[in-house]
Amino acid sequence: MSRKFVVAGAQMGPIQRGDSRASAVARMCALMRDAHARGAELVVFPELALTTFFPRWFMTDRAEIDGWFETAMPNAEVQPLFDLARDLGIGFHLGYGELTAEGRYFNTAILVDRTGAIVGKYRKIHLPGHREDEPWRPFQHLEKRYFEKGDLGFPVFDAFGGKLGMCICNDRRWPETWRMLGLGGAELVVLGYNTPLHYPPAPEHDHLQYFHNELSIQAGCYQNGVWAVAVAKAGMEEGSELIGGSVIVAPTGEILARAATSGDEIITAEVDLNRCSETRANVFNFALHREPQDYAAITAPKPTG
Ligand code: CDT
Repeated sequence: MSRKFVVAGAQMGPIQRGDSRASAVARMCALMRDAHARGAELVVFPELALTTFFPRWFMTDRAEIDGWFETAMPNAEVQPLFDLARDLGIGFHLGYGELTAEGRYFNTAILVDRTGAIVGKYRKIHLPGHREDEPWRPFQHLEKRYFEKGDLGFPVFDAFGGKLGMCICNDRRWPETWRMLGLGGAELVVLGYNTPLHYPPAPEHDHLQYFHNELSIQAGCYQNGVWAVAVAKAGMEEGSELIGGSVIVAPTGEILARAATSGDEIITAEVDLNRCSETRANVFNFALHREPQDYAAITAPKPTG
């Protein structure tokens, strides 16, 4: 049975601090129409796609912090995107800040099917950055301050005729993320990112940001026999330049599509989920060749103190 369909990555240019959610959603709707016109059945938006990347600022005022989060999904401002998805019959992946009814804060992404129904949720596990203000930095990266570590593990969902997994930005750098999704049977991994070009603790690596992005995603795909759609929020956002370079990667590790700009841009490729077996039935046949009894150190608890 053929399991081919077209996926789209909807890279977004910068969202400034004063930009409304309505303006971000209007841009996303335009991208979704473009993706649909190119035959896509699933469109992937970036991490924290409704607002600027707010963890770049140190904040203490609870009301100000809460203003960056969504307390319901969908909500009135995001509803037009859900409505358009249902009207066009196209699914999507969206990242946003989630504030739960219990008062918990997560960096979250959802998967929405072609009927506009939420069919999957993931909460970011590998939270980068720091907790307190570090004034020596040109901008902060306070994800550890504003978000709790995700509590949903690395779930895999039956959707779009296959098995779909999600991760978010920094997660893509960790082989454990990809292996957990691979072990869960994922055939397509969708993810969004906000990656500053400048990394203040190790600026000597700034020129490698695009390389490390592709290195991580291509290795994750190859070593687990999965497809990936990885999508940036890009461009100069409030004085911090974010990398673009959104890509669609095959289970062989090959890049099939790459964004050419640092603005709003659609990339597409046809994915064939049946191709996952090219690696999974051979070099990375987990049942035959993986040796978990020799990997105990990978899951040993973190040292405390
Ligand atoms: N959003 C996010 O996770 N960004 C990180 C930046 C580097 S760590 C400060 C990333 O891994 O791209």
